[in-house]
Amino acid sequence: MKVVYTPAHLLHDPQVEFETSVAHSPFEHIGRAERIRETLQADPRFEFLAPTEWGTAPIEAVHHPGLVKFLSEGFRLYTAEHPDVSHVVPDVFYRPALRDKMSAGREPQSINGRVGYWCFETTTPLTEGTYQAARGAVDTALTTAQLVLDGEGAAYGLCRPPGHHATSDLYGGYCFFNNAAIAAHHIAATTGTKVTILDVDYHHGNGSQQIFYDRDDVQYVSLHGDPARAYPYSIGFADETGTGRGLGCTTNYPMPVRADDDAYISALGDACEKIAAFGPSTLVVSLGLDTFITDPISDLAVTTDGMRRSGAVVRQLGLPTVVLQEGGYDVNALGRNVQAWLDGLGA
Ligand code: SP5
Ligand code: ZN
Repeated sequence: MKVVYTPAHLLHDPQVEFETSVAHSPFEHIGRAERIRETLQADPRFEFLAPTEWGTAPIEAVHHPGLVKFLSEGFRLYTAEHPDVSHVVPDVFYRPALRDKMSAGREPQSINGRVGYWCFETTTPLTEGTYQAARGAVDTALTTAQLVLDGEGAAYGLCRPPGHHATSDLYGGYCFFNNAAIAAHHIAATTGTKVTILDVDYHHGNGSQQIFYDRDDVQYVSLHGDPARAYPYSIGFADETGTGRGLGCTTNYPMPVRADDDAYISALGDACEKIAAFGPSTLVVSLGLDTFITDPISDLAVTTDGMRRSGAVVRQLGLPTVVLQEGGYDVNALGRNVQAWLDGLGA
């Protein structure tokens, strides 16, 4: 199987994460992608290649151009005013309800205000090299999609930073640009065919759901920790099924605490029936391995064998498949879990 990887991700190297009201060393760090790279490079079934450059047009087909502009210049403008800062994090969040009963707001002019306008939470610091790394992850996703469009049965993009929490207008959840959404839109728009995003990250992909919520050409199907207890807390419930033309094109499977391999595979089998009924030309998998039993920030109980079985269930769909890396924070197990999942898919 072809693997797309770029060392550009090393440019996003945060040293701190503000999470659970504590500043601690980040769960999302460069060692994650490097562990996956090392494991797959030691397996002769995987062939590595570098992404090509796609520019900003495919990003702006999915995201507000203002988000792209902010991420491209935000660190430079912020540190021009605050030279000692290495991790830009919002201190004021732009909440539309602040302007309740008033006219719609607009993007603040001050850089401090702009951070809280484009970012929705505190765990996703903008650092000096973040924009370049995020662009590299998008290029990785698009290059992987193109390999599949050009005839590969499946290909894997080692995207970092991840993407599925980024909405059309907001970044957060360790995500800046929504790699999977950009790839899915690219495939749907260039081929005129239907695409499904299957999101198996532990966390609900709120960004991917939001981006496609009113569309009938891209289906979104997600298995995740029930948002009643799990990040992002406010989205990913079973009764969210799409709106307008998109009604019925979103399907959520909120999972209970400690769901094991059999429970997970059962829900995934159901999800694959929904996908088959939709009839996509191509599948994009948001592959998070944070469903793993010893993941430090999650509470499901999927094993490495469950990862392999998951890949095998998806293989049964018989669809050209673009697999893109999302989360997974037990770094010691991360390489072998990706390898097992791709092995099940038919690496
Ligand atoms: C791509 C991806 O997996 N993003 C996940 C972002 C989750 N960020 C906040 C998680 C908060 C979990 N807190 C659990 C504390 C356990 N010690
Ligand atoms: Zn996750």
